[in-house]
Amino acid sequence: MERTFLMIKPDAVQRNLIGEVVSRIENKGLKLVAAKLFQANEELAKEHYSEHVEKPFFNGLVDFITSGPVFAMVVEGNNVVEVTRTLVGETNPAKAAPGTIRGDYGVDLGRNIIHGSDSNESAKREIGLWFNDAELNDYKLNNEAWVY
Ligand code: FUP
Repeated sequence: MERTFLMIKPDAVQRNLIGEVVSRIENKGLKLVAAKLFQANEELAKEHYSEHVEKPFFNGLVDFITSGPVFAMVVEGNNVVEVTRTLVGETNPAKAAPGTIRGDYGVDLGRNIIHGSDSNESAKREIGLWFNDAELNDYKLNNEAWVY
């Protein structure tokens, strides 16, 4: 089973959308392995988005991500990186398809509701940044056999 890192961003937390977004993940048949409402500091936000350090939007992005708590999650399932990228929708909510999380809840590129790792490699890196091993729950869901 693969794992990925998902983070409901401060805009969606402030808009009381945590439940809506988590419901979509659960309804899809994916398993939550870890979750926490968490205020990231500047160091963590910069590390998380380090691939964008040279971009003009980097400082604004770090300010946004540290502006309030995020809801960080580790989610497990077959092919979960691809499945969740599809569920999340494309980066710009204005272009994201209706039916996706960003397409249904967002309007603005800088306020795009949720982050999802874009590869298994980034998933591993990001899970390690945001969670320690003791926070990751190994358990079986009763309905797993009906999803796969
Ligand atoms: P994604 O993998 O879909 O989260 O998108 P990126 O890694 O390309 O971008 C990370 C975040 O930077 C996006 F969620 C929004 C923000 N961003 C901007 O604010 N402006 C841009 O031009 C591009 C991205």
